Amino acid sequence: MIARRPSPARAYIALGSNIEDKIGHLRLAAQKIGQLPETEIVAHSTIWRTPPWGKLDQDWFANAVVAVDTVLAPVELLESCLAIETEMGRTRAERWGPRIIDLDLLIHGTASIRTEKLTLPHPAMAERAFVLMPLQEIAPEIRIRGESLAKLLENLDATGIEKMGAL
Ligand code: A4P
Ligand code: MG
Repeated sequence: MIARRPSPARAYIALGSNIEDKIGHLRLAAQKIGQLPETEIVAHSTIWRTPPWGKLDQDWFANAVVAVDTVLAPVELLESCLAIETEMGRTRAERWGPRIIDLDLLIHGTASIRTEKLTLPHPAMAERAFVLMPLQEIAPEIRIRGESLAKLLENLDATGIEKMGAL
């Protein structure tokens, strides 16, 4: 019998960095995501310069979002992203604190998951302009829990968020 390959799901990953060569970190992480097994980057946003959110006394962030088609299951994709973070030297010190690279899985196909290890869609994405603005560039049609990105962005503070250049 011929084993049937699972059909790919469209997933969205948010990238963030606020230490040293921020743009270099985003580019390297995107390259590594594109090299994951049976995973192809199908779209990417530009890089955005964003003021720190949550914990304000830290440097500005570079943020971007990539869209991938992948046969990796949600947990496999999350674990692959965490492995890339570790490979790139990320250590976990402080919640919301400075980081070389942060990879958050925003959406994976139609998956709706709530476990300790993984929540999908990402629980905080709807409150973060630094995630929704790059996401809107590549997937303006997406709705999060029924709401359009444009509508969600109407209620968010986008002060100081600006485009920086190509990923
Ligand atoms: N986890 C559960 N669901 C997910 C998901 N959908 N994607 C778990 C990714 N991870 C998910 O994450 C902790 C655990 O969350 C993971 O081990 C995974 O099993 P973490 O990355 O180790 O912790 P963290 O990033 O320090 O905490 P947290 O709450 O994820 O931080 P955030 O929310 O990512 O915030 N300001 C600007 N302007 N730009 C930023 O990018 N980022 C942060 C970090 C704060 N302020 C920022 C930015
Ligand atoms: Mg994270």
